[in-house]
Amino acid sequence: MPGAKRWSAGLYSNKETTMHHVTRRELLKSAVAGAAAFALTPVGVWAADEKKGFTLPKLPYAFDALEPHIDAKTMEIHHDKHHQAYVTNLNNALKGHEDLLSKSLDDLIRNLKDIPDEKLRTAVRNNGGGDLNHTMFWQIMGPQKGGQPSGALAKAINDAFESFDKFQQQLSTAAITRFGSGWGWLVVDKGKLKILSSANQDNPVSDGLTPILGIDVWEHAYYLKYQNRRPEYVKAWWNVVNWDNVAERHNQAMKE
Ligand code: MN3
Repeated sequence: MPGAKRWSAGLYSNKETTMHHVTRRELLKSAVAGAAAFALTPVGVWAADEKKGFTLPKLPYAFDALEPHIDAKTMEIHHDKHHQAYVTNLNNALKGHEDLLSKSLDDLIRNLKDIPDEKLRTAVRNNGGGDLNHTMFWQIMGPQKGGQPSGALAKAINDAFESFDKFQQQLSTAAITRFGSGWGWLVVDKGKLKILSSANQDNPVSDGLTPILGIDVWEHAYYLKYQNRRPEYVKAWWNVVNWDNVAERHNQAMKE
């Protein structure tokens, strides 16, 4: 069997040349990675282990889980292509910047102003922002959700906006009237709830605020099903809001 021969040859040469650099953990990991990868990239396997980078989080439900409000094809392209592209471009931009790669995504976007190089800062703002925004977006939605929040979050919404209906109307308006691509947000600002919108992939954490709910109003979020009818998409989106997740974020933000 020619394949088997190549595999054992690859293993042998790696053992001989790099064994002294390899920890037990790395060895175990590479064994799991499989014979094919090992034989084809005998050196790369070891090096890859030391590289850090951001990774695309798994969608916490199936592509079609938010039907009929958000269609499966939109979810698939949105997650697998658009969100993946932000992650890939962020990693490409951060190549060689070990200090930035070692930060959390939240930290990176919260402290954007600390990146002195303008070109790099813009790349992180757009692509890191895209990664952070979408990571939250998948979590604050879910199948068989919608309705209204309860408990402390419901009270905070009533205190800030008089009623849930008024809150819903204000956030819808902010999302619908955001010119071009961007997001509508519910944020915590020094213990108080506020509604705002941002352009592109800008995230309110860069302004010292804590977003607890965000709606993506880029056309890629709705165009396949709703075409130019953004208000219709925004109306339908309320049916997939995962208020338990938003309440957790609110609770966390109130402790900070
Ligand atoms: Mn998007």
